[in-house]
Amino acid sequence: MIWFYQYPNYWFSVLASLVLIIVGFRVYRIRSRESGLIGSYIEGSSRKPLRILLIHPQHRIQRHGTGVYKKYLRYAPVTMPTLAALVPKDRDVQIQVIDEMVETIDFDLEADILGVTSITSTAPRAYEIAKHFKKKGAYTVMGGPHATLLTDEALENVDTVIRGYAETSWPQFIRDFQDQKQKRLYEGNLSPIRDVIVSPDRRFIKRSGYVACDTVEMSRGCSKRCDFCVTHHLHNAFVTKDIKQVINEIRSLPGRIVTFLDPNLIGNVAFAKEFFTELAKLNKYWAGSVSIDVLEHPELLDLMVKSGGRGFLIGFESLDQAALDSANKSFSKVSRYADAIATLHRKGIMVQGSFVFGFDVDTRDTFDQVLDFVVRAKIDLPQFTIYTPFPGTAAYTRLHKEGRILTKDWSRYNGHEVVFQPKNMSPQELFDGVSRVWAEAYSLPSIAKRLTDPPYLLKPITLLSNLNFRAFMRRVHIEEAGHIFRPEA
Ligand code: B12
Ligand code: SF4
Repeated sequence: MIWFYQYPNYWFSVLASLVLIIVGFRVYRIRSRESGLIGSYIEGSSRKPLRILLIHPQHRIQRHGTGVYKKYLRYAPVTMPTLAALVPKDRDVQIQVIDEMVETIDFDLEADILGVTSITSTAPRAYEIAKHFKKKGAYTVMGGPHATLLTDEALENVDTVIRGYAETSWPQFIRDFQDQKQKRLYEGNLSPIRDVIVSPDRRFIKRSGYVACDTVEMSRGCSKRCDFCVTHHLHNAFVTKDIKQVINEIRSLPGRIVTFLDPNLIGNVAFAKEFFTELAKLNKYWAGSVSIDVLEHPELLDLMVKSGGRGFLIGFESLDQAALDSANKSFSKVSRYADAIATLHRKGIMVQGSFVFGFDVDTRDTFDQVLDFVVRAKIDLPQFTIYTPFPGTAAYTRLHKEGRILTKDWSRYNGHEVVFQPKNMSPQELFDGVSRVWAEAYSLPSIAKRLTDPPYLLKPITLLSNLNFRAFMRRVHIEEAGHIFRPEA
């Protein structure tokens, strides 16, 4: 081997290769910039690649530039980066991803296929975007929660709908499209698909736009069946991903703080134990959603803390057990809430607790009861939403039958507006009550009282998050108040 290193041509070839790599890289960068394909990539060598434009539309209040959401409330979505990763690798394609939460849509873009995702509140915006690009000649495809729940409506607005998980149907659609035999509807997968779940293509996440850039999912769906929730209507099974795949994905993330997007990290306790044991080896910190029954699994809870768990988002929803029972959420025991919060605090976990107002048992007194509880129990980051019967859920069917649905303007189904007739108060009283709870829970004296429990090391972050939520609350309930839906009833 030694003779090879002494050979003068060896050093020449090393130098030449280095120069070639540097020049090649620079040309690639310049070409990408000139063609406006920032955050995009070209595969294959065909002269006319298939142009796929993937847009994540946002509701007015979340929209870049005009909305009231600021950077600190932005989590990087993985939906479009996942679809980008699923595009068949043997095709010549050019992909561009736009998340309207962090960038303005360039309506002059040209595309062969436009893909839009949508939840209920963004459906009107998704249709508007699809209409525009269809006029310009794009073939329009829609997927995600709204198209899965209200497929017929979506089909009236786009060329093709892909229901449920798109891991197999989206690549199939692209192949069919290129063979000009695409269908109007692809059923997708509503049940387990563990083996085909890919990691999102993170080149499409514009990191500078988000406060939480390193977003990951270790499972899909939820094992519970709360009646107001959409998750189990979308996907009828709880699916865990391959542990090795997720751990490798997390290991490759540049940041030390990971945000899990899973609806419930403890849907499968045995799997969760195995997963967090592996995660503990990576030296990361993380936050994610967990159902309150995590307290019934002390061994798992300790593993979660050991693996870097520092923030739990918990849906407490109500302080009335009857409300929880009626919503099929009896696993949530109101009598244990205060103890649960104190235990989590002692273990070094910050609690973001979410409450919903507008259950049939709620009265005008409910607002003060919840307010008093969140301050007394010292919930680090309380969050309040208005009961929203999303179309496609049992809650919507019931309220519709009772003639209590006040509007079908889906943009109002955003958790901040009243879209149904509450039982024991007027829509306006419900809205005003929730506004007052936000204002009082985030008054400076309330913040001070809530932040006197451990974990003390996390207090600077908790304080900053509180000030951010305070600003958010003021913007939604004051600046946005003029846009709020006011039914006649
Ligand atoms: C993580 C999450 C969040 C995060 C991050 C959101 C974000 N910007 O990505 C946070 C906490 C910020 C959030 C906020 C909100 N969320 Co959210 N969220 C979720 C959650 C738990 C997971 C979503 C996810 O990323 N999944 C992983 C990706 C890969 O899956 P996916 O998006 O479903 O995509 C797959 C398929 O659906 C399909 N697909 C999706 N789109 C498309 C498009 C095309 C063209 C194709 C072919 C396929 C396709 O392909 C993908 C691969 O299989 C879901 C619950 C759920 N089970 O989906 C709720 C959920 C989507 N959220 C919901 C709600 C209500 C909200 C809020 C309005 C809450 C509030 N009141 O503020 C806000 C709105 C935010 C906004 N407009 O962006 C509801 C939506 C209900 C509805 N019908 O509208 C859900 C379903 C939860 C629930 N309550 O049931 N959310
Ligand atoms: S536990 Fe949470 S995600 Fe699961 S069904 Fe209930 S509300 Fe939905």
